[in-house]
Amino acid sequence: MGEDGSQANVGGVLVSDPQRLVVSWDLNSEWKPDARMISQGEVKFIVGAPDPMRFELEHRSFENMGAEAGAFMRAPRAFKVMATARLLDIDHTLRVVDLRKGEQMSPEYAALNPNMRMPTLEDGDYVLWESNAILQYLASKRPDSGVWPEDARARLDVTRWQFWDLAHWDSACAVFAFEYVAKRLLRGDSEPDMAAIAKGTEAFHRVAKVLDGQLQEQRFVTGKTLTLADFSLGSALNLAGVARYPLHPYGAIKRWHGELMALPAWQQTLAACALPTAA
Ligand SMILES: N[C@@H](CCC(=O)N[C@@H](CS)C(=O)NCC(=O)O)C(=O)O
Repeated sequence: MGEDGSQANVGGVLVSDPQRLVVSWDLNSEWKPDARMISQGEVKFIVGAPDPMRFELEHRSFENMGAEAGAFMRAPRAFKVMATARLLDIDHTLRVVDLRKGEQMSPEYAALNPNMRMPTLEDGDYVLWESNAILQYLASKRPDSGVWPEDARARLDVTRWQFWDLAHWDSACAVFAFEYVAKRLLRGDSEPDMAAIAKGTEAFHRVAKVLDGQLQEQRFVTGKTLTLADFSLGSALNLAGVARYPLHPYGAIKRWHGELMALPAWQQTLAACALPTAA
C-alpha cells in the first residue's frame, strides 16, 4: 500500500542482483492520474533510516506510451511462448513483431503466418502458428519435462484446458485488453467502449468462475504439477491490472497467478519484456 492510497494487486521482481532491484506492479483503479499505467521503480534502501521497512521509489518509464509499451511486450500470446521456451531451456532467437508499426502485415510475415498475427515459430524450414500449438511443439522437444504428460488422458487434460483457453478464456480477457490497452496503443483511440466492457464483464465472470473453481481444488490447472495449461491460461493475467479485469472475487486465480509470478522462467520473461532502463 502506497502513502498515496495506491495498492499493488499484482506485482513481481523483474531484476534482482546486489546492485539493482527492479520491481513492477499494477495499481488499483482508484489510483490517479491514470490507473492504466504500469510503473517501474528503482528501490533505494536508506541505511540507518528510522523505519527500516520504508523505502523510496523513483518512478521511471512513467509516461503513458511507455507504460503501454510494457503491456505490449507482455502480450499474453507471445508471453506464454517466451516463458515456456525459458522454462524448458530451449535455445531461441526472439524477433519482435511490432504491431504498432503494422509489421504483422508485411508480405514476409504474411508468408509465414497468413493470419498476420503473432506469435509464429520457425524451426529451420518448419513454421508453426497458434500460440498453444507452439507450446506443445516446444514441450515435444523436452518429453521428460512433465509439462505435457505422455499418458493419453493426462495429456488430454492439458490439451482440454488449452482448447478452453482459446475458446473461452483468451477471448474473455481480450475484450478488456483491447478496450483498455490495445485500442489506445494501436489506434490512438483512448475511449473504451463501455457497452463492450459490460458485455465482456458478463462473459469474463462466466469463465473466471470455472477457472477459479478448478484452482480452489488444486494448486495448478490440471493438478499438483505445472503444465502447459498453466502457461497458456496464466499469461493473460500479466495484463490483469492495466486492462482492469474484474478479478476481485477470484481468490484462487490470484493465488495461482502469484505462484506463476514466482517462477524463475516467468520472472525472467517479464524482465526481458521490461521497459528500457533510464540512462
Ligand atoms: N489464436 C492466436 C491469436 C493470435 C493473435 O490474435 N495475436 C495478436 C496479438 S496478441 C495479433 O497479432 N494481432 C495483430 C492484429 O490483429 O493485427 C494465437 O493464440 O496465437
